[in-house]
Amino acid sequence: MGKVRKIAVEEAYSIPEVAEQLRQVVRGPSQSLDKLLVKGIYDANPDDPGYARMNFLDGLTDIEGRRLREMDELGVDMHVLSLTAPGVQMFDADTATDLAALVNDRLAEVCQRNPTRFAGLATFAPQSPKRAAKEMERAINTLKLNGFILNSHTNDEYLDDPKYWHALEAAEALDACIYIHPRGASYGFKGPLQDYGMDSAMWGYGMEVGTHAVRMMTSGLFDRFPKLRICIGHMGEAVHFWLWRLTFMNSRAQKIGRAPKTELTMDEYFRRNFVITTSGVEDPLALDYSIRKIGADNILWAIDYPYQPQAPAVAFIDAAPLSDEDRAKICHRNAERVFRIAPLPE
Ligand code: 1WB
Ligand code: MN
Repeated sequence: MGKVRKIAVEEAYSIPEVAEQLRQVVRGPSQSLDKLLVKGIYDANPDDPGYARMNFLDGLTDIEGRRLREMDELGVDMHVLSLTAPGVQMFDADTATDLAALVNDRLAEVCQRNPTRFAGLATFAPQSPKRAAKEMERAINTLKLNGFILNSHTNDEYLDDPKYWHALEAAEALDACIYIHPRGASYGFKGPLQDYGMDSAMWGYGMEVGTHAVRMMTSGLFDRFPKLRICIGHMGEAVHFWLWRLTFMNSRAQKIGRAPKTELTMDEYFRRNFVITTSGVEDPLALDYSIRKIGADNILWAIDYPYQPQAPAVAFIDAAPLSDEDRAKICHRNAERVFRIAPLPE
């Protein structure tokens, strides 16, 4: 088999205007768990050892320079770009709505200049769900972006809250997938995650998004939005590892009236409404389990640039013992289908 097209689907970027607003949030009164990490990236103070500087900002803002050269060197054909966590979700509704439009315009320009190298997931401001729905429509129909990015909770609320249904209706009607990316856990969930570096990618991020996904399934949301498609990264945030127990215990909770009745089982919702990506998890055993549990049609390759280096993520997928068919699905075909990226001519 010749060289397999590689589309990486959880690749972060930012723009200076968003970086500046995040700097303001970090200096303000917010009690969000995100501050620990966001301060280190956008407002590090070398004299404060608790907030060691993390130099990710250059990687986030440089798209067509160093990133693209590295992609060339490593044979990474495409990055599906998304505004990095926490997106616009820590800002007030007006600022968030305006910035989402700006971010999407910039993203569309990058994609139009490099149509085979970059695709993009549009940002929206859940703080204002009706305006979000309009921006979502513009992002897909006018800007031709490829789906949506959402950084888990907004002001400590999750997508099962009916206030977000405008946005979910829009996503479903547009047949566009929402990638739920982590951010710091919500206020009531943050307690034991504040120490030992557990707030972010090491542990808290997965707990936050896994919980978000389970809320969506157990609330019965997918009976209302049966065609809604959700993508979660970091090898499914381990949700599919729990599927058997989730399904068993949810059916018990339904019987005693602790959980809403649902048309399908938790197992069935996960298989119908979710796809997962390999972002940031270069573990062949976890990939093998995922393929056997939910099928190669539901797994997409991703790097998690710039938070993870590109070369090891490429080496990981190149070394994975996959059939040609599964490799093609995981490296590009599923991404083409889920994010509506034009396949290359044969
Ligand atoms: C890290 C990872 C930081 C992610 C992030 O900041 C995001 C990290 C927004 O590894 O420190 C991520 O997207 O997984
Ligand atoms: Mn990421």
